[in-house]
Amino acid sequence: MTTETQAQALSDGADLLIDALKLNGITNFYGLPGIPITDLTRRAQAAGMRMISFRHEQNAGNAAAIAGFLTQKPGICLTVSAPGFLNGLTALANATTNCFPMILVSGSSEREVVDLQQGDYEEMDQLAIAKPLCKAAFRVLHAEDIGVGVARAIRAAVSGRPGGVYLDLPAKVFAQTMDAETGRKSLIKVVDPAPRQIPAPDAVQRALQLLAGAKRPLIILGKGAAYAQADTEIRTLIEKTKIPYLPMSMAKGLLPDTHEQSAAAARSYVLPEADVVVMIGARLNWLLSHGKGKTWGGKDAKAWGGQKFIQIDISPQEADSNVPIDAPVVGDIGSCVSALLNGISAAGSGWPQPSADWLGAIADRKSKNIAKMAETLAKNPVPMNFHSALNVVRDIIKANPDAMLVNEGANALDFTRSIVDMYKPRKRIDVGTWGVMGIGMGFAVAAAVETGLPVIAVEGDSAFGFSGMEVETICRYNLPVCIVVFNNNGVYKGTDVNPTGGPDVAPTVFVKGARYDKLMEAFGGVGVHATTPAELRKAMEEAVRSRKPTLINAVIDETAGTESGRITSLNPKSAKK
Ligand code: ADP
Ligand code: TZD
Repeated sequence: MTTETQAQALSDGADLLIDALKLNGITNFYGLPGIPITDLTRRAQAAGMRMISFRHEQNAGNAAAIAGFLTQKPGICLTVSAPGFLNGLTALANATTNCFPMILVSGSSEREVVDLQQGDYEEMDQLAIAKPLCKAAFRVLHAEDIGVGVARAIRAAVSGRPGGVYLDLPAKVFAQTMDAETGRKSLIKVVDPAPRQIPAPDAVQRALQLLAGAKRPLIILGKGAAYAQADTEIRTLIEKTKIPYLPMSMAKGLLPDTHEQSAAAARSYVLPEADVVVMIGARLNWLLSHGKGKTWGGKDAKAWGGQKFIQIDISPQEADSNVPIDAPVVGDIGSCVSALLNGISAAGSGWPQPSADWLGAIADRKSKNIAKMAETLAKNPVPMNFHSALNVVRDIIKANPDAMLVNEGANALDFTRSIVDMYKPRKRIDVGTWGVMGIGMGFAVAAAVETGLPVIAVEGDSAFGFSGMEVETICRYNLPVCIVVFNNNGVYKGTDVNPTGGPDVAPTVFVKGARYDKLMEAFGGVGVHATTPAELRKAMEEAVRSRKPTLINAVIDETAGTESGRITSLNPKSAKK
């Protein structure tokens, strides 16, 4: 046999990994090259996969995670050993926390050396470190097991409650060879990776009974509902029952925020007043005050408000995590909502509507709050504040409802969530369950790559700094991303002073008057310095039209923010001043 025919007849670990992923419809890698994966990244590209190279693994990991959320296929993050792996871990843990399916594939050093702690290049027991931070962790030691490893990783990431998975590939596996035909046969095309989970009929009956007795029902939609892609079923349930609903941040747009049944502008009224609450793909965690306390009409911070809960969730362990759940409905959202709809349709005109008093009271509160907000938005202060700037963003999204909106910061997050209406499902992606900073540019890159749609990233100046170097990545791949940095000179705001009068500025303060737009210009993108709503509007319109990488440095009044935005109460309070 000549060397050439020999090479044709053999597959190595890198071939097998690429083929295993392609066989399962996965065509994008988000990663950063280096030993032992550099050649793999080249070969993936040569094999027709899209290899998006980042400047830091955390951003690649965040990109993979949100790709998973948007597509229901695990996003793949590829990192080098030890430090690269560790850089990817924050994203892996964040994906698991948020129920985003992703697989962190990391090269690692040789097992024998790691286990004897003999000091290999980038030595680390990565599998052990990853385990507590993800849903499942696997290691493949032989090329012939790559097919099984990839299949197990895919199933673990997307079945049941989705999450992060770690796949450890020691360097030598990439170079191991096997007969190409045997290799091909070792790969697995995963059949039905996220099987539907049909709710038990008695659980559905229990929920229907509780709902039928409600006078002041409320539906809460969470990002699990957005992920599930059961948009039609959810909308039908809401419109058929006339029940008011509240979208959690990433569920905004599942129905248009302008929908007459949205109770978002009456949130502080509906939570304590509702008698039966239907949770659809949302958890009663801190974002919903754990289902108790004053937010829910409880007499003190720990007290239950008296609401009854129906909770639709794929995880059988979620119910009762914070308050008693009277009617858990365990299954995938599409199947659960369809089952509820069947019961409601069977009741025909006998199905009770929410009381007119309830709907009237919500409509009243809504119109008052919306009018108040319109007044605030109409003001045109100099310098701009969050409201006058977001009034522009709100118009741009209204005119471009297909655009993806990425959002992080504290005030920049809270105000955007409440001011900028979303019109379509899965268009808003943000800091999620942890309120983590640093998702911005990773999410923006993956949103552009996975959807091809224009992306608008509204970023606090501090938030942007966590992933800001990826503007080079955005320029390199020429992605239609428009970053708007709300520059108020610091974390939360820019007005703190050092009480000692010493030369260091206060811990929350940045360089005043910084020009983030220049950063984008450094890599050939468009930089704009905007000090008025008119300048901001013009620059955003142009960015969306041209699809050119753009960064707008939007100058915001440095006194405008509050510490930690809406969650300032979570700062520990000391009696000491
Ligand atoms: P939010 O932050 O928007 O309130 P969470 O992340 O707290 O949302 O909750 C999402 C919930 O959705 C999780 O409990 C998760 O188990 C659930 N979930 C995710 N995908 C599905 C699905 N396809 N079917 C049912 N439940 C799902
Ligand atoms: N580090 C990480 C990884 N996540 C965090 N959430 C924080 C630190 C703490 N933090 C917040 O919760 S918001 C925020 C930090 C540092 C930045 C707020 O400043 P900003 O936004 O400039 O991004 P605003 O609009 O000025 O409030």
